[in-house]
Amino acid sequence: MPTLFAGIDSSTQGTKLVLIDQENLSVIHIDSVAYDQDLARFGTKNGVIQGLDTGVSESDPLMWIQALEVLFTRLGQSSISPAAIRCISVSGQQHGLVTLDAEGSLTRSTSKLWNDFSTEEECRILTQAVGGVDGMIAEVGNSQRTGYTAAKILHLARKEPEAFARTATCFLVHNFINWYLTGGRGGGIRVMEPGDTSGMALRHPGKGCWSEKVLSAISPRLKAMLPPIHPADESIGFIGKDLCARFGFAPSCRIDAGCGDNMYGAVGTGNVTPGIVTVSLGTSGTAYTILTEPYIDPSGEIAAFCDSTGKHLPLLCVSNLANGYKAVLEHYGLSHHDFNQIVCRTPAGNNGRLLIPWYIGERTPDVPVAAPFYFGFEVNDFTRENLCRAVLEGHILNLYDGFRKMPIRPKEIRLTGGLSQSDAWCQTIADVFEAETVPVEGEGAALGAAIHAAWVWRKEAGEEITLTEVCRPYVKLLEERRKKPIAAHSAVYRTQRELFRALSERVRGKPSLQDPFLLRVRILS
Ligand code: XUL
Repeated sequence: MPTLFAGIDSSTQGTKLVLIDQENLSVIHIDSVAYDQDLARFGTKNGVIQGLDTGVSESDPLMWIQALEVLFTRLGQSSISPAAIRCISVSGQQHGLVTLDAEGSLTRSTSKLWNDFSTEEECRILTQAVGGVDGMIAEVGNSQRTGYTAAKILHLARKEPEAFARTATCFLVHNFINWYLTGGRGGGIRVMEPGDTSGMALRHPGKGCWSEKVLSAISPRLKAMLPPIHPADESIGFIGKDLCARFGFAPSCRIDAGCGDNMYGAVGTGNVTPGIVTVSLGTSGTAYTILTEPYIDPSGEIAAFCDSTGKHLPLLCVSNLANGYKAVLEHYGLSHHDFNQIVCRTPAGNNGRLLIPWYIGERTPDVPVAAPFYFGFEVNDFTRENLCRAVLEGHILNLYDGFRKMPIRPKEIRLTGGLSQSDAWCQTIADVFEAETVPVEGEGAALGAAIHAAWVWRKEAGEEITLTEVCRPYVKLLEERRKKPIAAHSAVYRTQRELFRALSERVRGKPSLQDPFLLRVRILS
């Protein structure tokens, strides 16, 4: 029987399953379920329930479980034996709140996701309760954002007190899936781990303890609803008997503690030691690096998260990344390739035109009620060519503007996520960030989860092995698609970066030293 490890990535738009084989050091199985198409009865668009109020983004946690069951059923029908899987690890979209009662029923039928912007009032209440933003950063290392989980819990307590009263456990997405995998209602394990938990804005990543002040500002009952914290680099138990009977897993299959998708994106791109930067181009855009000590950004814009190995993962997240780009592809019926050809027809810097792509609320900068806006477009300028370039540059400049505060200046950036397939994205990131970019082959977070499962299992079997060693055979940089910055483009983007910043600051009422109109003139000349 081969020695296999499974990684599951339960993400906003779909669930992915990746299997790696330890004997021949290869990925032997990749399968995925897209919620909109494959589980159409849940009525989602991009994985989110339709028809909710503006700013609300929710999904049904049972949809995530059904996606897994589809993947397990298909695995059982393949030539691979599920009994050969020694350990499973789950990567989950971060921050989503799943609440269970003592028996294991959901106390709220839907989960507020990372890109839900409806809890602005709760963020304000919590921040005031600890004396302002500085007080909050001192308590939990982060400012309160609508994306994070603390405000979602307070929202439940305030708006649905009856559901809150029935709640016995507050889970994040991957903790809920772990509970299901370890037996669910028949004795599923209720634990958390430090990585994803750091994204709740309830626990200080450096002090490693819950903030009593923030907990009590939500509810005196909350502490009892938070499961114990288990180390991120250990298994939490074994797969449930019911899943063994239904899908053919071995009862000895371990369930790893799991983590958030960004922590596992780091593992899947070999970003497991300090000095490496990954940019993930998925539904959200994120950038992260490993540090041995926590990095606390005094402005709270860079998130102070923990990783999946006991270290730290300062992270930038922008919530607008793929949305504008995908909408343009759909609107004009374009493939990535068509788009690449169209953007070649306009110059870097778009002749002083700039789009701030805040189609939904933006996490960084913190603008929960945001709207996109166009600068420098004259009456005849709304052409397909100009819009394609504006969307591409706008998304990348938005990402860059947040990245300025990261505690690292990279020479190379590893790219993962769907849009890393696009050469236009890879080149423009290289030009704007003034760093080489290189896409990483494979399945990002799902691969990272499978590698982590292998690492944990081998350590628990008594082997002394580092995560770097386990990553090595599976993480492949696509060298043939490496992009170097083009000097002439970077020169234009230096001014465009200032233009983006000046516009963003002015529209948010911040003092800005630069005049956007003069910057535009500089680009035009
Ligand atoms: C990170 C964040 C997103 C989600 C996407 O803080 O909110 O990247 O993890 O799944």
